[in-house]
Amino acid sequence: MYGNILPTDIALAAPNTDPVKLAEFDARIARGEKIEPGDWMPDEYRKQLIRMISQHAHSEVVGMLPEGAWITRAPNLRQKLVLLAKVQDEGGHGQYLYHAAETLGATREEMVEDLLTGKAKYASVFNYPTLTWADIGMIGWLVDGAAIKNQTMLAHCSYGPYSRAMVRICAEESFHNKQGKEMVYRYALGTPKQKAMAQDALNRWWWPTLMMFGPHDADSPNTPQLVRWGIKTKSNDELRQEFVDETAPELHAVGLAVPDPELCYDEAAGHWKFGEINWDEFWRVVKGDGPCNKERLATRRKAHDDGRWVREALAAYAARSS
Ligand code: BYC
Repeated sequence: MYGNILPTDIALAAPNTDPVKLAEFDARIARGEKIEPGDWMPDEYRKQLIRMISQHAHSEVVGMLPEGAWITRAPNLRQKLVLLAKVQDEGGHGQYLYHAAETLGATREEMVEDLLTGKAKYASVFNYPTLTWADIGMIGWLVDGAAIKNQTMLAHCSYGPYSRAMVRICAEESFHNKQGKEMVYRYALGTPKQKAMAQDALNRWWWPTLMMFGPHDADSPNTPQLVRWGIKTKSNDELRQEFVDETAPELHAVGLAVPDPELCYDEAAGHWKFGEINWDEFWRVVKGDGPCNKERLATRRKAHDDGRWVREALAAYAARSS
């Protein structure tokens, strides 16, 4: 779909410091128009999108690992098939997103290199271990649920390829979310041992899920520019609050306790109040010192090395066919 637009064509587009063009661009954003590959855009808009979309792609690909670890240990064939399909979907999401970033001039090689050398960020939540089978359900409910909140917003973003990728990804994520809820319901309403497993998974995944939405708005350096250009239409704190408002009562309804002593419903505000996130832990994990950061990158590096012969064969085939 983007094959006829080369990164060099984009880089050579008209100078992007022109105040008249900038005013026209701002007016397009204000009218709610989509910006498409090859359209004039400010450097900062392109840079922000490459940063965010490539991080998002890496998150999908690294996000395959915590759940992928359970494919060989699924309790029955049906569960194995469901989990295989879900993990495969996440790999596909990574593909759509790398393609979307490529339309802005980023190359796949640079993006992958940045991931493998630890330069690029990806969602902190995927640096936590999956210790029991109940974690698979809890990830579907909480992590996919949080991702849907954020991505439903991004489906309205101003950059056409990113917004269209989000529409498709959200449709698939909503299946993942339903599958996760189905699993957790079954365990939460099952035997005491099953319920304890579901509660333990909730205890471990609740806070890392809230961290997915990013720092508080006041500590989020990128939000003002992203909002100005219609990339984000809601802030980190707004989306986190929406997620807690929807999810906390659903968890209570199946008899699970949210691991936050400060969680309570504020009648006047019409929102659930919740305790403070451990931001020291968040930044430690983001900076590479989480429980599984090293393991995740080592696994990705091995997969990349193991796939070298496929890339070389494709390159040789392309060279021979041209
Ligand atoms: N983890 O200024 P801020 C999935 C970084 S996967 C790590 O607020 P922004 C799934 C942030 O990058 C879907 N880093 O940033 C897959 C920034 O650093 P840089 C994952 C984080 O961009 C498999 C700095 O902190 N979803 O669904 O305005 C299985 C300051 O933050 C995090 C996406 O990727 C974090 N949690 O807002 C199951 C959504 N939070 O780059 C499920 C796309 C912040 O300035 N991304 N940082 O060095 C976004 O919506 C936004 O980038 C964020 C952050 C809300 C994450």
